[in-house]
Amino acid sequence: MNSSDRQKRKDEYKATYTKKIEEVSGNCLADASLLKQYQALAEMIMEDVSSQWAKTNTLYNKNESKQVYFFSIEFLIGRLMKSYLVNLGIEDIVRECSEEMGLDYEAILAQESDPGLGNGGLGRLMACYLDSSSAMGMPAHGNGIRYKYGLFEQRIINGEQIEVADNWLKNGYPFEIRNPDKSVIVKYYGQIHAQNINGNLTFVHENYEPIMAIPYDIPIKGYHNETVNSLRLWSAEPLEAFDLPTFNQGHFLNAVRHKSEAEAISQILYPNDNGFDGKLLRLKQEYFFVCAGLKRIITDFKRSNENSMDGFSDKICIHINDTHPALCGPELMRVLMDEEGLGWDDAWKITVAALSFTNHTVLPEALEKWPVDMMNDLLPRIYMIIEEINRRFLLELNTKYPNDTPRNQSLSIIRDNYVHMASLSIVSSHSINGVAALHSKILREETFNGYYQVYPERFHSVTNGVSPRRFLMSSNPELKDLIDESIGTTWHHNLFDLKELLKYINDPVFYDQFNAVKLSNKLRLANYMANHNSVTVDPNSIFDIQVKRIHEYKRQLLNALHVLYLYNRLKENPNLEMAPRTFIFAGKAAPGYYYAKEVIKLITAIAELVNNDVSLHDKLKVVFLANFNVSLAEIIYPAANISEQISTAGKEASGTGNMKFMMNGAITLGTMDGANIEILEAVGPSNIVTFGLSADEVYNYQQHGGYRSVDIFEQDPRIQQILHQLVDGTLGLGISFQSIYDSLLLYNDGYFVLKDFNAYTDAQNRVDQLFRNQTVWTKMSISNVANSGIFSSDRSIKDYQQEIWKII
Ligand code: F58
Repeated sequence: MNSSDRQKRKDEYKATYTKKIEEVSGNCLADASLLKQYQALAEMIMEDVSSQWAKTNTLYNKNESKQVYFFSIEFLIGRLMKSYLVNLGIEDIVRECSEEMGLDYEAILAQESDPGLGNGGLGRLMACYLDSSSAMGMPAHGNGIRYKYGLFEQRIINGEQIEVADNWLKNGYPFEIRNPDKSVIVKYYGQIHAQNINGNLTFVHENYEPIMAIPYDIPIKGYHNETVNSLRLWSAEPLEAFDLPTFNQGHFLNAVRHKSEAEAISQILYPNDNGFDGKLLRLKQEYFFVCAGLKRIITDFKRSNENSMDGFSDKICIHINDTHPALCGPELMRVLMDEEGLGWDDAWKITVAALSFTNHTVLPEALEKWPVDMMNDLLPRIYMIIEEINRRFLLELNTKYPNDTPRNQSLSIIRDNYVHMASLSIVSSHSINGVAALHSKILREETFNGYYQVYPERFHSVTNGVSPRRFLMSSNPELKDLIDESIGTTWHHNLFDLKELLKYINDPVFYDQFNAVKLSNKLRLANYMANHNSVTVDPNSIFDIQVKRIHEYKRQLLNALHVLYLYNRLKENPNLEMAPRTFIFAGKAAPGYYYAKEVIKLITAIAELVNNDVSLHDKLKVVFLANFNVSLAEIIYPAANISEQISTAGKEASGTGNMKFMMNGAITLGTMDGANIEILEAVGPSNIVTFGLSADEVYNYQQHGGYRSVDIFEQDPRIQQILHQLVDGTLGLGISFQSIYDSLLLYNDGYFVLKDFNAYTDAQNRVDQLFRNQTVWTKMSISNVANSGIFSSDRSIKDYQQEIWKII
């Protein structure tokens, strides 16, 4: 755009925006609140996006291209306003105009609530995949639940996590469209009657409880193209808000009871990550978005396919994100048989061909299983179909392994009176994949080995990826500009082109520019910490960061114990030579996860101890940032020097924070777990610091009942000192972390914290040495950015497209 065109664009923008402000607020610009300024901009964005959205939908309605639908119980989309502006290619214009009009652009963006419709990696992955699909002009959509309350807001009070409801809809949400004309009725409970109509057995569902599912659609705009895909989130409402006869009899509360029971289904996101708690309401949620989503897809498909289901699986992929949408299998069977009149075999062929399944965890406690009675009671027809799927699967097994009853029973979808959702997902999908190479290997060789032997051709691996638009271009604008100036902009469309940066790998001028960007991002975070935590940190210290959900297997404890050890070393020798460090933590603990909450308390107690000890001469600082969410993440990743990825090997399926850090130039300090292994392959061993037991070693110990943590304790005085400090009052008068102490010693350290402690401290010493040589460090950091192309979610989506959905 030349400068006069640009000026024209800006003038137009200012005029339209001024008018819009008047429309939405009844005030002129000077008197409009920040909220109104934000709402006006949001409306303009929706107007811009909606014509492209309509065009994309018209194209899709012709049924010419294959459509992918991600079914997921979580979509952690984050704030969208900036993404829309970036993707529309007008972000700089809007920013400049806002400044010229005397408005605070960043404050306007901050008006948007951050929809926390997910717990962590799994939900965020979906958001990145939607972003990438649109960026690549690929027809892929999301289907999930519009929770009224997202993941709780975390406050830290007296060092402890306090949960506060997340009312993200309180000011309305401008980027969704409610489509009541596309509502679907979802049926729960009741009885099934088989009827013989003209020689055909049909199943009639009676006395069910109907719930209305109303879709809200959010446009997912592609980067600098014309594609706008959709994220459809379903909200539950009663068929009738009011039971009039009951009301008239004076039973006011009973008259609205049905309303709140119906609404409960989409009221709240379950706050558990990597854990399964088997609540009836959760099962209702799972069926809710599966049933509603499939019904709309089928209705739309038939409308443009002469009312026929022919070719359904050639045109539609139903991708199930972990097992929460596993009812897609039996539900699709139900619709095909009971509503479309197909026989079992034809329906099954379509179902398996349409479905694919991604697993995200191998932790046994996270694998879903529902009691048979609960499933049968709530979803009688679905349960019947699951029984039949299982009966036929067992027959197949019997043909393959005649008389091998123990093996066949162990693979049964229904066993020990539970419906096992991973088994159901595997049997009803043509593809099963893990999310990193090691994870996929563990699925094949351990977790799902029995199924792998039956269906080896179904097993795939697609390494996760993250959106470079959100996690580099938009959250680290200074680095984006520097890269653009250095290697041009082709990397915007092909992240592998970041490799071009390697030509500056020995260029001192580039080093200075690169380091200046990092420092500026560290200052931004330091500022945030000063405002939110009242802690002053040295921006030249190593920003050593671990941000993710708090979980034993992620081992924030290992990090915290090492900080305590470093503190002890400094107390012993105040002149200890070391680069100053700022250890930064953030992450939420599931509200019912006592141990994880103790770890938060421990970190904040260590922070109190360390930050108030003047004898350390500011060499060490510890900060726990409250309420880790997508917006905070976007400030954190660009500021990191060290990315802590220290899970017990074999436990973290992939990790995606590791990729976001790397893209922003942080050096990974990690175990050989999940995608860390692929980060090592991408950057080479001299640009990463790895340590600790391998997944095989952990597995072998576990096969033999673990290892003896007491032995390590007895041999290592450093460990003795820090473990005593957990319980002897060092961390505050009367404060004791007995349960943590016991887990490490009495209960044999199930996550190998003490076993890996020595290797970890060695690795941390290497980090210190490397950082103190700024040339080496800068080189490592640039290498990380340059080699991060493979971790773009665009690459992941291409892999899915080619290997799994077979879209050419
Ligand atoms: C995560 N799982 C994995 N689950 O832990 C992580 O390694 C991986 O990178 C990521 O998925 C994406 O593949 C995860 O986030 C959840 O939060 C579930 C939410 C629903 C309940 C069960 C846990």
